[in-house]
Amino acid sequence: MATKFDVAAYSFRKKCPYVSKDLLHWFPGHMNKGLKQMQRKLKSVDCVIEVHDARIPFTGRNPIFTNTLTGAKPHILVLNKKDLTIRSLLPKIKDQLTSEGVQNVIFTNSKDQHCRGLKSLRPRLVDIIKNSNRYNRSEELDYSVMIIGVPNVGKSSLINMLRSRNMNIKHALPVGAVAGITRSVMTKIRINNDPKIFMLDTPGILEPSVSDIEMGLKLALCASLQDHLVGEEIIADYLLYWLNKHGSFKYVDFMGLEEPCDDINKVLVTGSIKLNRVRRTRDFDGRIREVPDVVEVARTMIRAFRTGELGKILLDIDLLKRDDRQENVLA
Ligand SMILES: Nc1nc2c(ncn2[C@@H]2O[C@H](COP(=O)(O)OP(=O)(O)OP(=O)(O)O)[C@@H](O)[C@H]2O)c(=O)[nH]1
Ligand SMILES: [Mg+2]
Repeated sequence: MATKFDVAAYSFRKKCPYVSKDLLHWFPGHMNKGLKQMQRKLKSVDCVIEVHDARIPFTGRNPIFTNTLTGAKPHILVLNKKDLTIRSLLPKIKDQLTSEGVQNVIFTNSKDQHCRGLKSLRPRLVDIIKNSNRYNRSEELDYSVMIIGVPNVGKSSLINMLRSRNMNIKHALPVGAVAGITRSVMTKIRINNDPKIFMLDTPGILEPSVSDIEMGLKLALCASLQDHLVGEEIIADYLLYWLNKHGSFKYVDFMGLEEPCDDINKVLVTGSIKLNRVRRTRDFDGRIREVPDVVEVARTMIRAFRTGELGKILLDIDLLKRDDRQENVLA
């Protein structure tokens, strides 16, 4: 069982692994171009929906959005992938965001047709737009909404799901588990008929420079950066650090360990046996030898976090301003 170990019995690292900021920086040409396209299109939208990952509600939102895109129009923050985080903490997250000035927060799972947050999004959107000053667009009967956010948070999936829910039309936009699937500002996609609501998909855009290493590592763990740019072993090491720090020990069984361990090399080597991830190499004397494929094991460990196999996790749990925030770390 994952909970049989007592976190107090171990002296785990207290500090986040050090990583060069260069590894956590990703601002390719399509992001720069996309941002400019988005700024140009802003005039013709009624509302901006910012999608972010519910595992990091207080971390990694792009400040460029706040400064240039969301200030000018009504704004809804959709915290997506709620299925991967701790359900009981959602109300506290919402309260904290509200106290920080984010008025409209909705939690969604864009892979679930029956998600309550998805159901509530359309009426909420219509309400917010109706009650807003539409400036140059007051004559328009159609509603136009821009979907923005950092890469891989589920922007395209959200549009697809709304479209198939409301109009019974199957998926229109490409989605994928790696960052950077949507590369340019797309044509408008209709997601509702009465009233006509159109959504504008956009490429995920990161901050041009990393302001905080742990924030960059959290974004990497949530796949907002491409894994190979950061390094799979580095991402796995941050994951291990986080899991140990928070007494979340499902990884112990998953990696075939006897007890929690804070050394990523040992974890990956042991994991290579449990997960059967070995590489064949030829020795200097010509003999074939099997060696642990640590990069592949790191990938498997990261994937297990991303699919929820290592537990439902709120990576920002330390940023929750509540005395009782530690009570539900283990889901
Ligand atoms: N578990 C879970 N996975 C989701 C959810 N929404 C999207 N995904 C997955 O997350 C990955 C990214 O989804 P996309 O819709 O391509 O994300 P995006 O924000 O459009 O990504 P970019 O276009 O690269 O910026 C895909 O593998 C989706 O299947 C969700 O609510 N829960
Ligand atoms: Mg996309």
